[in-house]
Amino acid sequence: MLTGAGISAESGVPTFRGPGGLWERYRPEELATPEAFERDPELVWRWYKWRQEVIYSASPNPGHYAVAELERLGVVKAVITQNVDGLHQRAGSTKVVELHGSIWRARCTKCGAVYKLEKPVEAVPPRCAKCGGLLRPDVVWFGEPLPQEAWREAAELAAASDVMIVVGTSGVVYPAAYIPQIAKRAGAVVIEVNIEPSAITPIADFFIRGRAGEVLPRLVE
Ligand code: BJW
Ligand code: ZN
Repeated sequence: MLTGAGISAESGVPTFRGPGGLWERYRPEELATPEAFERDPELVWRWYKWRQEVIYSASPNPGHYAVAELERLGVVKAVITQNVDGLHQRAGSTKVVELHGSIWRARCTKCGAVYKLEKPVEAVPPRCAKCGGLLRPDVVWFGEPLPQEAWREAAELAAASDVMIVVGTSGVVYPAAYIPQIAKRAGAVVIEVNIEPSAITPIADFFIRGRAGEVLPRLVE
């Protein structure tokens, strides 16, 4: 299974693209790039702190819980997610491959130390307890490579899958958008769940139009 921001929409976590999406109010190149962070780390951290607060007070929705249940039932082998919110894990999914990192980790730009965050950061920008260096969110920005191990695992899972369920992603961000293509090429059936057609739809064998929180629980029954 591949998930995107749409699966967390019903938890009140804004998506990136589309009506009400984050990019309507904020320009990606001003916030989600290494250049933006170099230019104004405080601005970038203020945005991430705000998003951490939104996610912290949000809860997994029936879509996340259905995915976790499908894993327990042995139907879903793993969740490959582009989301950084950690809601799949909070819903009980155990096999989660995070392609774009986690908003619940920070990483030192100087010594590389990684910090697990239990709650939203307090002061921005936060600093490294070990070397005093500037911390950055441990997420993948535009122009940055995906974590090698996560990408390798995701590509392997896709190549070995019989069915790939794609939920709530616009399918425009690469290399994540290659995952359904890899599965398809390996002979998998691609099933898409989305409230509207996406860039994945042309290669999907089945398109189920609807909200993740309504469609996915029906797959459990
Ligand atoms: C619902 C719903 C409901 C709503 N139920 N559904 C090949 C071609 C073209 C470009 C490139 C390419 N290869 C690389 C690029 C460049 C770039 C890229 O892809 N650009 C395109 C946008 C043009 N990619 C990169 O830069 C990547 N890095 C890279 O390629 O590195 C190469 C390299 C190699 C070696 C050395 C150096 C470099 C990195 C991409 C990182 C993306 N990062 C972000 C931010 C993460 C951190 C953060 O959260 O702040 O990841 S951007 C943002 O988009 C975020 C998301 O994970 C990602 C995908 O978004 P997603 O999940 O699809 O959400 P939306 O909002 O787009 O869509 C929501 C969907 O849900 C919609 O379809 C709705 O209809 C639906 N929906 N409610 C069901 N209730
Ligand atoms: Zn450090």
